[in-house]
Amino acid sequence: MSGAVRTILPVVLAFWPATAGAQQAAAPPPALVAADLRPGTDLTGQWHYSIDPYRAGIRGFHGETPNASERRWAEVDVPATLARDRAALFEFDMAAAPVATLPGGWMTHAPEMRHYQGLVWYQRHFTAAPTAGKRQFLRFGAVNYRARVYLNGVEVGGHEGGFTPFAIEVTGRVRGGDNQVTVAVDSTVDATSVPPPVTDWENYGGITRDVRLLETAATFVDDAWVRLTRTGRIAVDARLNGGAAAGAPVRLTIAALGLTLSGRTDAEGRWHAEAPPPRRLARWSPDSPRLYDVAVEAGEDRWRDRVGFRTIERRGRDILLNGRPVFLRGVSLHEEEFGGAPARAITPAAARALLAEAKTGLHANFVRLAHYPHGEVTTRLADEMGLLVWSEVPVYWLIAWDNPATLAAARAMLAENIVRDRNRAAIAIWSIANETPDSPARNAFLGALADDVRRLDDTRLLGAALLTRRSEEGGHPVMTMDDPLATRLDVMGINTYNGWYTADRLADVPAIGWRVPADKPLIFSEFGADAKAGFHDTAADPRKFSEEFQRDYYAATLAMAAKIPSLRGLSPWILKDFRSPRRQNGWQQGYNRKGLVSETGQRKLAFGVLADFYAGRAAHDGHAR
Ligand code: GCB
Repeated sequence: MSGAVRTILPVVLAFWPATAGAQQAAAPPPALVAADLRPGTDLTGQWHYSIDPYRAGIRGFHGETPNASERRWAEVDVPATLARDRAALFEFDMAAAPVATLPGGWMTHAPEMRHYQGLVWYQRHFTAAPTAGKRQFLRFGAVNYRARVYLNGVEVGGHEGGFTPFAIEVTGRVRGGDNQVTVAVDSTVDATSVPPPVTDWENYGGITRDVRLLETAATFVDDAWVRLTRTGRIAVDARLNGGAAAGAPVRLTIAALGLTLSGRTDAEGRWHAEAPPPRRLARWSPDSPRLYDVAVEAGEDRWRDRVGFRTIERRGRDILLNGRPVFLRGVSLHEEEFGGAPARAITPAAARALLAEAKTGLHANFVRLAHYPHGEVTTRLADEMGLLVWSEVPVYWLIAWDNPATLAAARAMLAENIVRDRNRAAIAIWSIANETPDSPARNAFLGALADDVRRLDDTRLLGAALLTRRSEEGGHPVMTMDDPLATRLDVMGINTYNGWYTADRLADVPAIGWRVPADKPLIFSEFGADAKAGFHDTAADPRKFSEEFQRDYYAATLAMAAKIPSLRGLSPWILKDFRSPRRQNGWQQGYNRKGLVSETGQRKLAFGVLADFYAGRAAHDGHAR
């Protein structure tokens, strides 16, 4: 489907000063990435769906454009055509196809969809009343992994990448009255995709986030970024999209601060302004997550958001939040809701349930949103509830480092993630990779992503979860992290599983030595052990998969961590048991069981160990909990 993929990257990058070697050609603008608060018509709900394992609706059996009998996206009404022409032949009938409620992965649509990977067609009708002189867009929060979108039988655009938003302009194509929208969703991931096919989580194919029809002014505020700079000033960057974008008057208003900044866009429709913060500005922090309503206006268009103001920086081996050292009391999360049949349907209530278990249950001030961009619902709630966030892209394990298309896909999703979420005060760390083996090709690939982060957002920390080497010295294991990528990062993440994936006795874990660069903050971005909720082993040496083993593993790993002088945070693996097809033993049954709570929310013994540790740490650091 790559021919239909519209790459937005060049313009996102052109929005920022280019560095040597990063010159990009002009391309269509990335429309409406930071636009989830724009009013629009909700198009989720009931959609017909139809599997197409041989992709017959896209390619005929000799590779040709399919004829009308195969074209599920064609604007044909099968029953009406058959009524007219009883000899007509169709190999599909979307109107008679089963119906599912979106958003949500397709695995719970029907039992036979549980393990389906491939192409699925979705279709629905909607009524529209487009206003003359305005522009219309179809905006998708996320479609996993590739999408082709058709309106009234015409292909209008597509997207690659399962976790970031995209908008497709349909001005002049959306009709007053009835419209038919069809989306071809292909969940197939291969050796060149991001992520690759081998991971440790469920690949939820489908339309997993919101779908809306947006209507904008002919020239509108396509993107705005309102923030506190590293030097503590309030700054705004905005970019207009449309025929009147150049030299247009623009204005930022933060009513509660009595702050208004006005100016005009440049020849490319961009505007930058900044001012010292008003004295009454209350800074955002996990203890006091104050948000302000902000608006950027241009002509008749108004972009709005709710924004917190804070600084986050690294000084030596410390992480400073608003100038004060902070220890990140965190936990990792997958985007998967509580319940026995998760479908990656993250409603505000589902996201709140997950984050509340971290914030209130564990006394956390930090979450690692692994291993891909989670939805805006979650990052907005982190802003509101007061949780710092590690945000990452699915550059995971074995990526096709040498493939330019893979790099382009990774850069596009990184840019979309940053542009979507850089107004979120909660985001503290942009992470570019998880457990990727050191090699020249990998370092060049990740070096390009590191440059992109610096160019797109200079107000946050850059991180990655790195691999370590193990050796024996004087009878004790020593873990060494000497990945050259660390020199590019602000925060080094290390995932450690001594005592779980190794044969170490838990009693020996606290004595394990660590050799890491001493001049930067280190986070244990993962550690964990599986336990089946309700399985107990009260022996002195409990067996793996028991709650007691997981409890003792946490105690031992926390004791080991306490000896590392540069440790500035923890995000153990993981809050909740999550689906993973690679985990099939009797305890697991399709779930990675390293959750501190089960998939239905039952807390395990280790939960209390971590909650007590964090409560003590918060009290020691003088934080609310
Ligand atoms: C890791 C991975 C994570 C896995 C976890 C595990 O290092 O980053 O995705 O789920 O280990 O449970 O093995």
